[in-house]
Amino acid sequence: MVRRLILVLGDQLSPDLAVLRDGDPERDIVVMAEVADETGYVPHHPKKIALILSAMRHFAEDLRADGWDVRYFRLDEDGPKSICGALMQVHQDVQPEEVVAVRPGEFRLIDALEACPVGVRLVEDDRFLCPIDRFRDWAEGRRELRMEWFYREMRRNTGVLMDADDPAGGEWNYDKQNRKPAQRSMLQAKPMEFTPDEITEGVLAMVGDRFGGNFGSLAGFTFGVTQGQARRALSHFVKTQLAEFGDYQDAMLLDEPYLNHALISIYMNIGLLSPREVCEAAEAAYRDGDVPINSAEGFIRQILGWREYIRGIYFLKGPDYTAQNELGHDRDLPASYWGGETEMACIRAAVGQTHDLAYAHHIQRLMVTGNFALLFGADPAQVHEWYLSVYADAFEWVEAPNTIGMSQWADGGVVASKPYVSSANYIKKMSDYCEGCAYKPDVKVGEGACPFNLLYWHFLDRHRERFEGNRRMGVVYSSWDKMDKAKRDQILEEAEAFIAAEPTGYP
Ligand code: FAD
Ligand code: DLZ
Ligand code: SF4
Repeated sequence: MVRRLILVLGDQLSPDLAVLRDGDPERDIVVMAEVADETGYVPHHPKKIALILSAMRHFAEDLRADGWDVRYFRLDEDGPKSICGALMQVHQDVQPEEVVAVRPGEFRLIDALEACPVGVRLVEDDRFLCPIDRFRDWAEGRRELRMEWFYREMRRNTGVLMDADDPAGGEWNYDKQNRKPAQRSMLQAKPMEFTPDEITEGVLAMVGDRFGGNFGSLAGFTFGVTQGQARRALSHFVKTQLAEFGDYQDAMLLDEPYLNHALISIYMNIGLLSPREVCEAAEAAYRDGDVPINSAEGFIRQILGWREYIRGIYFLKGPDYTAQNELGHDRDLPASYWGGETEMACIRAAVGQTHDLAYAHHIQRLMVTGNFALLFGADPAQVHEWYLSVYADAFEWVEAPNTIGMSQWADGGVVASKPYVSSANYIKKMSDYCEGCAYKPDVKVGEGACPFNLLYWHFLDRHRERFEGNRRMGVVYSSWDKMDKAKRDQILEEAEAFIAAEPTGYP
């Protein structure tokens, strides 16, 4: 008699997943399924699909080695099309007493499991450092949900980077010391790469056949696909890249996609690394005197602060969050996001590496592609679908608040107190992209003017009513008003012409 069917999803590959912890290999059966509904709800980058399916197959092998009976459905065996379909098939075979799963990280799949005729008992995902209910309590009654206050509370609650009641080093946040511009001399390290084994090779061949038409290259797949590999990647990052993480976290350089970034979200988001162990590794390096406080704190803040906060926002705001469009933007996404030709060197660099690697670091996502989509007035739903498709670490709980909220200000300021928009100045300062560009970052209008310069003012002008009262934006409106009227008109005219001429949609 089978007691339980235990569902394990493609982003739940943690040996200590609540349902496995409470399970019994003698009486329970694990169900894992590669299904068309999950591989096709957006046109995922082929490397993202390969990462998830290969990691799923490796995880199933590990579970079997630990004595579990795993019913695994492979995409190339033309089995069920949905997760519910897979559960129904096994359910019919073995007639278990109950079916359990950890609550998925996307409302679409939660709804599908809740509607599944086998009756799935959902349990909370306790792999995060802040339970959803605790986030709700924190958010209750607050006028503004600012990450920084949440983060300090998380430091106190977890004791991470604390000396008794005080923050280690004396400050909560060392961002003032961070944000150095890019320098070629800083390039010594990059994330650890792994050679695909037989299982991964099999997945790569299948993904190439089935998803070769999706945006993104499958060539040069070097992601880790097991917990052991993910842990080696973490320790490599801590030893070789963390020390200068703080200094260079906002830097961007042509043909240097990683700089001091960890490439670690791909492992955390599918469960191969826990956020706690990642924070502990960074803290230990600081306590041992191997990395400075600005780097350790800056990195830990991203995980203990931002990652947990973003997840809290997703579940607090509910399923309608992804449809928000506070600024009423409705243009199709520029074709350059899908690899269409562009003369903008920064967009070419960020999209090009996204195509090749299914990766771009935070500042490329926020201040290059995100910034341009917002200034251009792209429909946030399309921007959301793009980010959810093209990055190997993209799952809706983490991608949506970053895109809809932080990047596109489509939630009306829940995540970001002011929109993340900038002219070419920022990209020029933080990268070397402008050096080889057809446009000129210092030209504000006329021949060679950088589109960021034109669109920046166009954005501020078209949303004046909404933003001029924002205390952090008043000064930019004053500079705009001080500009000669003829120049302002010319900027707006050229911005309109740029928008009208920019190719959009899938090329
Ligand atoms: P590093 O900079 O080396 O490490 C920092 C770690 O902190 C990351 O691994 C990540 O787990 C965490 N982190 C940092 N910032 C955030 C954040 N804002 N939200 C959540 N976690 C954060 N991150 C995702 O994991 N999945 C996404 O789909 C995703 N979509 C994004 C979309 C947009 C528009 C923006 C602006 C950001 C998005 N991010 C997303 C956040 C961030 O860009 C990535 O976490 C980061 O680039 C991952 O690379 P890394 O591991 O090398 O990061
Ligand atoms: C993203 C993804 C993909 C591409 N494929 C599968 C799959 O075949 N089987 C599976 O169980 N999970 C997959 N996933 C991850 C799910 O989409 C993910 O669990 C939900 O988006 C919730 O975060
Ligand atoms: Fe990007 Fe403008 Fe710099 Fe060109 S000049 S790289 S378009 S910011």
